[in-house]
Amino acid sequence: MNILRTIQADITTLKLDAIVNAANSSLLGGGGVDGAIHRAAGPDLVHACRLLGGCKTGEAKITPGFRLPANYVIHTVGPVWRGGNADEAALLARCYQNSLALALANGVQSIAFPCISTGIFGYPAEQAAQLACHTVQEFMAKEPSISEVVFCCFSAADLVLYQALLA
Ligand code: AR6
Repeated sequence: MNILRTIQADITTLKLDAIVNAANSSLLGGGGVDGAIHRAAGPDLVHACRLLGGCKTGEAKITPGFRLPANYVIHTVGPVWRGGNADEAALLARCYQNSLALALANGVQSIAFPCISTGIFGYPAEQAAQLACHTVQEFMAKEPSISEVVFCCFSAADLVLYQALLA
Protein backbone atom coordinates (compact mmCIF):
# COMPACT_ATOMS: atom_id res chain seq x y z
CA MET A 1 0.00 0.00 0.00
CA ASN A 2 1.31 3.45 -0.77
CA ILE A 3 1.04 6.52 1.43
CA LEU A 4 0.19 10.10 0.52
CA ARG A 5 0.59 12.55 3.38
CA THR A 6 1.27 16.17 4.22
CA ILE A 7 3.53 17.81 6.77
CA GLN A 8 4.73 21.30 7.63
CA ALA A 9 8.53 21.35 7.38
CA ASP A 10 11.63 22.71 5.71
CA ILE A 11 11.99 20.27 2.82
CA THR A 12 15.80 20.32 3.12
CA THR A 13 15.55 18.42 6.41
CA LEU A 14 13.66 15.41 5.02
CA LYS A 15 15.41 12.06 4.83
CA LEU A 16 13.56 10.51 1.90
CA ASP A 17 14.85 9.02 -1.34
CA ALA A 18 14.20 12.31 -3.14
CA ILE A 19 13.01 15.87 -2.61
CA VAL A 20 11.64 18.02 -5.41
CA ASN A 21 12.96 21.50 -6.08
CA ALA A 22 10.76 24.29 -7.49
CA ALA A 23 13.50 25.65 -9.72
CA ASN A 24 13.73 28.07 -12.64
CA SER A 25 14.69 27.14 -16.17
CA SER A 26 18.38 27.94 -15.65
CA LEU A 27 18.60 25.36 -12.82
CA LEU A 28 21.36 27.52 -11.36
CA GLY A 29 19.59 28.44 -8.12
CA GLY A 30 17.34 31.25 -6.96
CA GLY A 31 15.25 32.28 -3.97
CA GLY A 32 12.53 30.42 -2.04
CA VAL A 33 12.82 26.65 -1.75
CA ASP A 34 15.40 26.61 -4.56
CA GLY A 35 17.75 28.84 -2.57
CA ALA A 36 17.23 26.75 0.58
CA ILE A 37 17.97 23.49 -1.27
CA HIS A 38 21.15 24.86 -2.86
CA ARG A 39 22.39 26.23 0.48
CA ALA A 40 21.76 22.94 2.26
CA ALA A 41 23.14 20.71 -0.52
CA GLY A 42 26.35 22.72 -0.87
CA PRO A 43 28.20 23.96 -3.96
CA ASP A 44 28.41 20.55 -5.66
CA LEU A 45 24.71 20.90 -6.48
CA VAL A 46 25.12 23.93 -8.72
CA HIS A 47 28.09 22.24 -10.42
CA ALA A 48 25.91 19.21 -11.19
CA CYS A 49 23.08 21.46 -12.38
CA ARG A 50 25.39 23.30 -14.80
CA LEU A 51 25.82 20.05 -16.73
CA LEU A 52 22.07 19.61 -17.23
CA GLY A 53 21.56 22.36 -19.79
CA GLY A 54 18.58 23.95 -18.08
CA CYS A 55 15.02 22.66 -17.85
CA LYS A 56 11.83 23.71 -19.62
CA THR A 57 8.64 24.59 -17.76
CA GLY A 58 6.79 21.41 -16.82
CA GLU A 59 9.84 19.18 -17.22
CA ALA A 60 12.13 17.64 -14.57
CA LYS A 61 15.79 16.71 -14.14
CA ILE A 62 17.60 14.76 -11.41
CA THR A 63 20.84 15.24 -9.47
CA PRO A 64 22.33 13.70 -6.35
CA GLY A 65 21.40 15.36 -3.05
CA PHE A 66 25.03 15.93 -2.02
CA ARG A 67 24.95 17.22 1.62
CA LEU A 68 21.17 16.84 1.92
CA PRO A 69 19.71 13.92 3.86
CA ALA A 70 17.77 13.04 0.68
CA ASN A 71 19.64 10.93 -1.90
CA TYR A 72 18.35 12.86 -4.90
CA VAL A 73 16.98 16.25 -5.86
CA ILE A 74 14.45 16.28 -8.68
CA HIS A 75 14.41 19.78 -10.17
CA THR A 76 11.23 20.87 -11.89
CA VAL A 77 10.19 24.24 -13.26
CA GLY A 78 6.65 25.34 -12.50
CA PRO A 79 4.70 27.84 -14.57
CA VAL A 80 4.61 31.53 -13.72
CA TRP A 81 0.97 32.44 -12.96
CA ARG A 82 -0.34 34.75 -15.70
CA GLY A 83 -4.02 34.77 -14.75
CA GLY A 84 -4.92 31.15 -15.56
CA ASN A 85 -5.34 31.18 -19.34
CA ALA A 86 -1.72 30.52 -20.26
CA ASP A 87 -1.79 26.73 -19.82
CA GLU A 88 -0.67 27.07 -16.20
CA ALA A 89 -2.72 24.11 -14.90
CA ALA A 90 -1.49 21.69 -17.59
CA LEU A 91 2.09 22.80 -17.06
CA LEU A 92 1.86 22.43 -13.27
CA ALA A 93 0.35 18.94 -13.66
CA ARG A 94 3.27 18.00 -15.91
CA CYS A 95 5.71 19.08 -13.16
CA TYR A 96 4.20 16.51 -10.80
CA GLN A 97 3.89 13.80 -13.48
CA ASN A 98 7.39 14.25 -14.88
CA SER A 99 8.95 14.42 -11.40
CA LEU A 100 7.23 11.16 -10.42
CA ALA A 101 8.19 9.49 -13.71
CA LEU A 102 11.82 10.47 -13.14
CA ALA A 103 11.59 9.20 -9.56
CA LEU A 104 10.31 5.87 -10.82
CA ALA A 105 13.07 5.61 -13.44
CA ASN A 106 15.68 6.11 -10.69
CA GLY A 107 14.27 3.65 -8.19
CA VAL A 108 13.01 6.38 -5.86
CA GLN A 109 10.33 5.05 -3.55
CA SER A 110 9.78 8.02 -1.22
CA ILE A 111 9.58 11.61 -2.39
CA ALA A 112 8.54 15.03 -1.07
CA PHE A 113 7.12 17.91 -3.08
CA PRO A 114 7.07 21.59 -2.10
CA CYS A 115 4.06 23.69 -3.20
CA ILE A 116 5.46 24.26 -6.70
CA SER A 117 4.81 27.67 -8.31
CA THR A 118 2.87 29.06 -5.33
CA GLY A 119 5.61 31.36 -4.02
CA ILE A 120 7.56 33.68 -6.29
CA PHE A 121 5.70 32.32 -9.37
CA GLY A 122 2.33 33.42 -7.93
CA TYR A 123 0.08 30.38 -8.62
CA PRO A 124 -2.98 30.54 -6.34
CA ALA A 125 -2.32 28.16 -3.44
CA GLU A 126 -5.70 26.44 -3.29
CA GLN A 127 -5.91 25.76 -7.01
CA ALA A 128 -2.34 24.46 -6.98
CA ALA A 129 -3.04 22.17 -4.01
CA GLN A 130 -6.15 20.68 -5.66
CA LEU A 131 -4.23 20.02 -8.85
CA ALA A 132 -1.23 18.57 -6.98
CA CYS A 133 -3.39 16.14 -4.98
CA HIS A 134 -5.40 15.03 -8.00
CA THR A 135 -2.34 14.56 -10.23
CA VAL A 136 -0.31 12.65 -7.63
CA GLN A 137 -3.25 10.44 -6.63
CA GLU A 138 -3.81 9.53 -10.26
CA PHE A 139 -0.11 8.66 -10.72
CA MET A 140 0.10 6.60 -7.50
CA ALA A 141 -2.95 4.56 -8.46
CA LYS A 142 -1.06 3.40 -11.57
CA GLU A 143 2.43 3.07 -10.07
CA PRO A 144 2.43 1.20 -6.75
CA SER A 145 6.25 1.11 -6.62
CA ILE A 146 6.26 4.73 -5.42
CA SER A 147 5.54 3.90 -1.79
CA GLU A 148 5.39 7.35 -0.17
CA VAL A 149 4.66 10.86 -1.43
CA VAL A 150 4.81 13.77 0.99
CA PHE A 151 3.41 17.24 0.32
CA CYS A 152 5.85 19.35 2.30
CA CYS A 153 4.20 22.64 3.24
CA PHE A 154 6.27 25.54 4.49
CA SER A 155 3.33 27.56 5.79
CA ALA A 156 0.57 26.58 8.19
CA ALA A 157 -1.98 27.89 5.66
CA ASP A 158 -0.76 25.45 3.00
CA LEU A 159 -0.83 22.60 5.51
CA VAL A 160 -4.51 23.30 6.23
CA LEU A 161 -5.29 23.19 2.48
CA TYR A 162 -3.57 19.83 1.98
CA GLN A 163 -5.03 18.33 5.15
CA ALA A 164 -8.52 19.17 3.93
CA LEU A 165 -7.86 17.75 0.46
CA LEU A 166 -6.34 14.51 1.76
CA ALA A 167 -8.91 13.94 4.51
N1 AR6 B 1 10.92 24.01 2.37
C1 AR6 B 1 9.70 23.78 1.83
N2 AR6 B 1 8.99 24.72 1.17
C2 AR6 B 1 9.55 25.94 1.04
C3 AR6 B 1 10.83 26.26 1.57
C4 AR6 B 1 11.53 25.23 2.26
N3 AR6 B 1 12.73 25.42 2.78
N4 AR6 B 1 11.09 27.57 1.26
C5 AR6 B 1 10.03 28.04 0.60
N5 AR6 B 1 9.09 27.07 0.47
P1 AR6 B 1 9.02 29.32 -4.28
P2 AR6 B 1 8.01 29.05 -7.05
C6 AR6 B 1 7.77 27.10 -0.18
O1 AR6 B 1 8.94 30.79 -4.36
O2 AR6 B 1 6.80 29.82 -6.71
C7 AR6 B 1 12.98 30.62 -7.10
O3 AR6 B 1 13.72 31.83 -7.16
C8 AR6 B 1 7.09 28.44 -0.35
O4 AR6 B 1 6.48 28.84 0.86
O5 AR6 B 1 10.21 28.70 -3.65
O6 AR6 B 1 7.87 27.77 -7.83
C9 AR6 B 1 13.28 29.72 -8.27
O7 AR6 B 1 14.62 29.80 -8.67
C10 AR6 B 1 6.06 28.08 -1.42
O8 AR6 B 1 4.94 27.45 -0.81
O9 AR6 B 1 8.90 28.64 -5.77
C11 AR6 B 1 12.35 30.25 -9.33
O10 AR6 B 1 12.89 31.38 -9.97
C12 AR6 B 1 6.77 27.03 -2.26
O11 AR6 B 1 7.92 26.62 -1.50
C13 AR6 B 1 11.13 30.67 -8.54
O12 AR6 B 1 11.60 30.94 -7.23
C14 AR6 B 1 7.22 27.51 -3.63
O13 AR6 B 1 7.71 28.83 -3.53
C15 AR6 B 1 10.13 29.55 -8.45
O14 AR6 B 1 8.97 30.02 -7.83
